[in-house]
Amino acid sequence: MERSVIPAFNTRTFSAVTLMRTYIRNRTAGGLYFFTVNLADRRENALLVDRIDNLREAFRKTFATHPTIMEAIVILPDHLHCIWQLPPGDDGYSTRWRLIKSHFSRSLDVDEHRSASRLRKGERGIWQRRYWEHLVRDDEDYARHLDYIHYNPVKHGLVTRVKDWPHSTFSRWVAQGIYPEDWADGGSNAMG
Ligand code: NI
Repeated sequence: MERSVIPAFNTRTFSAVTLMRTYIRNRTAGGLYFFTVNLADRRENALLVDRIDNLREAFRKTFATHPTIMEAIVILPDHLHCIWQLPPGDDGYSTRWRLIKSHFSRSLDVDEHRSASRLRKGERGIWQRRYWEHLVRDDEDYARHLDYIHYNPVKHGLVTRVKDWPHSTFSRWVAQGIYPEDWADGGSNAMG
């Protein structure tokens, strides 16, 4: 889990902050939150991408009853990072995560291919109970976390170019003109 270090991009690779200022101001009526949520077993576990349709359905079901704007998300094999915007006056993210985890876990219960180790542990063993949550403070904080999310597959060594990871909102933000398609290509040196 990468809870403390948000890498800073140099001016060559960083593009989002200036472009997004006006855009963000128009959209922050409710609270913006960044989350990191992990599977319990992170060794050679690719459950989240193997069962990404189950995960999408778990989000869909939850947000149908608990309105939430998914500003950005990246799904990695064994964890995910995302930014939500909640309706004004609504800070009920813990209920939402409980529902998402539960919907996902139960969708696997009826799956005949469930692994032996998960069978032993039962559904509650699938997710880490704790998760990291952070209230986004301002535009710059938002932009940093947005970059963190979209760069994450490169950071974890899953791909070498941000655009090559299919399980994130990067392409959506490219389509909106916030990132260039080749954003942060070759940026790993700058980030240490
Ligand atoms: Ni990560």
